[in-house]
Amino acid sequence: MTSSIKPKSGLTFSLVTVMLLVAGSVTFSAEIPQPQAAQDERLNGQRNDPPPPGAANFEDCADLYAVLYWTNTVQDGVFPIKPESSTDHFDVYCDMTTDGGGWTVIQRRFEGRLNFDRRWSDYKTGFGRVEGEHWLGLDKIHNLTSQNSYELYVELQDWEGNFAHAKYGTFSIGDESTDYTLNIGGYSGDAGDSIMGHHNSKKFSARDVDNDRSSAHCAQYLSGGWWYAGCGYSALNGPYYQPEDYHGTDTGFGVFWYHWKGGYYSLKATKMMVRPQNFIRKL
Ligand SMILES: *[C@@H]1O[C@H](CO)[C@@H](O)[C@H](O)[C@H]1NC(C)=O
Ligand SMILES: [Ca+2]
Repeated sequence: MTSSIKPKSGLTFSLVTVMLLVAGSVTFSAEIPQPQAAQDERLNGQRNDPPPPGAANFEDCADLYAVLYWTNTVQDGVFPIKPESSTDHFDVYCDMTTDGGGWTVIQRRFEGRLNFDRRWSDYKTGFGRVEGEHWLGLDKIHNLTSQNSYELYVELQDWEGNFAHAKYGTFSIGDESTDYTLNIGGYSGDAGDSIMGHHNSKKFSARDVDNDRSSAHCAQYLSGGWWYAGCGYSALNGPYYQPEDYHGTDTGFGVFWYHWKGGYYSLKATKMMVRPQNFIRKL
């Protein structure tokens, strides 16, 4: 039996149904689902075409990583996953190369074509295209991070070509009844911690919902949904500026991570992604 796998990068390769020997000598066979070609502008979680019968259910990109690893086909791309609690599959972008791979991307920006100044309902369901700039959606992030113990990796890029990262050993968000309260801890990395210290245990706010702890409405003042407190040390969903349009305090806050570049530096690219804490032990 053959199935074809075609990540959105355009590379195509096929592989036979794989028989895998995983650590612990558990044998299983998995047929990799073919990522769907068309993707709505809105990531509303509803899929028109169900995955092919017999398709393996991968609960996240770390699950899928094991299959790609043992078939020597590890690469980044768009794949359908289905967290335990989710009724439907949905597409995600899998980063299979950064820091050992297996990461499910929940936020990505790199060119500023997608507007992030949006309402609660958009942050809840997600927006953008998973192969480009996007926000995966709070419901999906909740379902993903509640099935296991997850870690978070935040990758930042400035306009001079430098990268920095912040990794958090603990990351989950509550469901909507908690206003997607953030649970984050265990910082490591070289970007400095601009989430845990100030934003842990805070509720999510958006343009039309003020759950922050400031007399201001941070999601309107800084623009973009986030776990604002009063208001914050990071705003990765803030307004995106091209360098020629950004002039520090004269312009105001952009996409910032205070402990790396300060509050008045608007970043070029950001990526937030999650992975089970026990990922390495799985292989
Ligand atoms: C999240 O999980 C709940 C059940 O706990 C389910 O009803 C819902 O459809 C899921 N949402 C998404 C976006 O997968
Ligand atoms: Ca407020």
